[in-house]
Amino acid sequence: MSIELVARAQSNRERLAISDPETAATYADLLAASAHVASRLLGDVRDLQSSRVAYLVGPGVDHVAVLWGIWRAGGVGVPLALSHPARELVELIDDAEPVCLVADAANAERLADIAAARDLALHTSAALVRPMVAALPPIEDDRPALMVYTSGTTGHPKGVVTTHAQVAAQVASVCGAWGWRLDDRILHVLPLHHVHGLHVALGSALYSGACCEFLGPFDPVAVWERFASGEISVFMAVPTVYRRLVAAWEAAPDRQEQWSRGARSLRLMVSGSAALPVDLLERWASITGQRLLERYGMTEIGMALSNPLDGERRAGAVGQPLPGVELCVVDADGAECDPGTAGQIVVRGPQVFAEYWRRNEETAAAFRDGWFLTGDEGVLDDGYYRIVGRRSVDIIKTGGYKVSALEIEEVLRGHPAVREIAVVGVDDRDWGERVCAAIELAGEGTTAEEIRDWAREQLAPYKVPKQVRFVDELPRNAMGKVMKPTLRALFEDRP
Ligand code: MLC
Ligand code: AMP
Repeated sequence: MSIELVARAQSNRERLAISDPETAATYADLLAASAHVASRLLGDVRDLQSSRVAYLVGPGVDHVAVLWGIWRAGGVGVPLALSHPARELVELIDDAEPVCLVADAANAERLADIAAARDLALHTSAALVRPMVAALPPIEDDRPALMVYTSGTTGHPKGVVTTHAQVAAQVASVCGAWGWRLDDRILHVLPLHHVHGLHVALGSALYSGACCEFLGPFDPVAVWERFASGEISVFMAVPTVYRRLVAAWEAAPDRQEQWSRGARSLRLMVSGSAALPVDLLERWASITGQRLLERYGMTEIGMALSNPLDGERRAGAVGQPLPGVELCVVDADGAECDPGTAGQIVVRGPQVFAEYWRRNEETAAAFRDGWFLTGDEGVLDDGYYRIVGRRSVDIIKTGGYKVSALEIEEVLRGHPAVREIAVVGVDDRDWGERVCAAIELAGEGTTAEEIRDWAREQLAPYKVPKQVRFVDELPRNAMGKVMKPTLRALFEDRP
């Protein structure tokens, strides 16, 4: 068995691996439960042969049992997002072409019609973990392990395929750099269909023989109370979560002293997935005594840059390349930029993904001479990298989620009152960027709220435009292309 994450669990059998609001599991429990899942998924075949299995399972013991079970049966895990409406679930499932679907009891209903219409078996996680023992196939580490969907510069999410070796490289790199220990306990509040929650937070804990505690849906007061317990040693989140925690602290004068004392006792607090504003870093330090460790990563590459565990954590910077990561900043011709000169960040190394699922052209276009082109602009400044921008105006980062303006435009063009639409990301204190839409109407008789309600049925909640404005005509250049930077000004009057 060479699924490294699973193999390492053998050395920590008696240790507590997962605690969730309902139950807890040791590494031995996870090994047993995932073997049952694998056996049941296999049925009478010997190896799923890299078939995809899409799963919609809330954070907790069963989530890990299902993912490891898929791996151990020779399948590729396709995590689905709990917040996605039917249209998005269908889009991903039809793209991934899984052999079957898995859901927990709370979500099975949501997949029932989708499964039936495609003649796909729908397993509940509760049924899969029931004891059953079959011979499990050997899994070479160059086989695909996961397909995480990411939004990009096209209208449709792409499946980012990583092998077991790539997943292990992504996890091992941050485990070493951040000094993960057996006695760590991470409080986990992030979604599990993206690499931050899945590999950086959960994967690191399991790789290290540590404990991952799931708290249920993000609730700032509950997080503070867990800090106050003194039992948590590691916390990771996106800047929006830290903003929410600051707001909750400010609103609870009676609890501040205890909460701050608890937070001070953690050994590591990390921020990533979006730029950490310096004022937030400083406010957090003043409340908790913790200087957040900011790092930079991406679905396709895992984590690439990190401020140091020991040493200066520089405000507004994302540090240096993590172990095993080759990274440089290049100009438009691919030549390396001098320190102080901004260019595109490119990355190479064992943690870089294998391919975009069934998108050979996009995979080829994403690499130059073996280097992955991140699309992010960075600069090396006095020994520390900083992220200074993004090449595409059509990629928006809101509350840590990457969304494609083109995808939102394409969906909203389906609204009968919409003649033309342009979606932009506008700087926002809480969300980093907020999604805004300018619309040319085909006729009278609709409102911004009605458009948002309609969008909510088609799109994940975080993709629904926070502001909708109607315009007579979208601003276009001589080529007829919408001038998005100009359009942003239309929305910048809101704090
Ligand atoms: C929720 N909403 C969002 C949103 N999250 N809107 C914009 N951006 C978001 N990220 C919507 C809700 O649907 C709701 O809409 C309104 O905003 C208020 O919701 P809420 O209940 O207050 O939000 P909540 O559910 O608590 O979620 C906030 C959050 C969540 C910050 C906890 O967004 C989150 O978990 N973000 C983390 C995403 C993440 O893990 N990204 C990592 C990607 S990997 P309405 O209309 O009902 O009012 C990656 C690589 C790397 O980036 O480097 O790590
Ligand atoms: P995703 O594709 O969802 O994995 O998001 C990856 C993107 O998040 C990167 O390409 C960056 O644009 C952004 N990102 C991640 N971490 C940081 C950070 N610390 N600062 C700025 N941007 C970040």
